[in-house]
Amino acid sequence: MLTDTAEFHYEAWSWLAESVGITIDRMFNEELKGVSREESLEKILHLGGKEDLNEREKRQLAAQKNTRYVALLENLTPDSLLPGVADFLQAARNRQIPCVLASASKNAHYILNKLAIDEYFIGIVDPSTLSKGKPHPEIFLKAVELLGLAPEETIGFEDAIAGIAGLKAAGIYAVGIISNEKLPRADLCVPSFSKLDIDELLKK
Ligand code: UVW
Repeated sequence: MLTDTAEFHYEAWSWLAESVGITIDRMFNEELKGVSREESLEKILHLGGKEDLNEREKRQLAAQKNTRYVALLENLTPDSLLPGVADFLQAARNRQIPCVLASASKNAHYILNKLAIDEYFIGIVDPSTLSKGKPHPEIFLKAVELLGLAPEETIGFEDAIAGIAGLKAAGIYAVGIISNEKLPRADLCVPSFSKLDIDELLKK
C-alpha cells in the first residue's frame, strides 16, 4: 500500500509457475496479496496439483521466484510511491508519530530503501519471527510491540480483507486504503493516502 508490487509479484510468479507447467492469472494473483513467499508458492502448487514436490524443490522454486522479483524491484524509485504516501509520512514525522512497517515481505528493507522512505520508519517487523500469516493478528501485535504502545493507541493501514481482519483482531483502529472497492470491516475506508487528514484521524 506504500507502492504497488503486485504486478512485479505477478510477473515473477507467472514465470515461475509456467516453469513447472502451471498457469496463473491476475485474479489468482489477488489471492497472493500480503501472503508470504512460501505460502504463495504452496497456493500456486496446490492450484496445479503439484503440492507434493519435496522441501528442497520448493525452496529452489521460491528462491528462483525471488531472484526474478528482486530484479524487477530494481525499477522502483521514489516516484513509485502511491498517491499521498510521502506527504502522509512527512505529516506523521512532523507530529512525532512513530511508524512501523508490518509487512510479510523479506524484501521490505530493500523496498523502503528503493522508495527512499526508510528513515520514516522506526522499525520493520521481522518476517522470520512470524509463525502465522494475516489474517492472524501476530504481525500487527509485533508492530505494536516495536512501537511500545498499546494496540488501541495505534492506527493500522491495509489494502486487503485479510489485513483489515488482522488489525481488528489485534484491537487496532483499521484504515482501508483501496481505490475500487470497499473493505467492509475497516473502521474507515479511503481510496488513497491523499484523502486522509492526519489530524482528523488522530481524533478517532
Ligand atoms: C512478500 O512479498 C509477501 O514476500 P517476499 O517479498 O518475501 O517474497
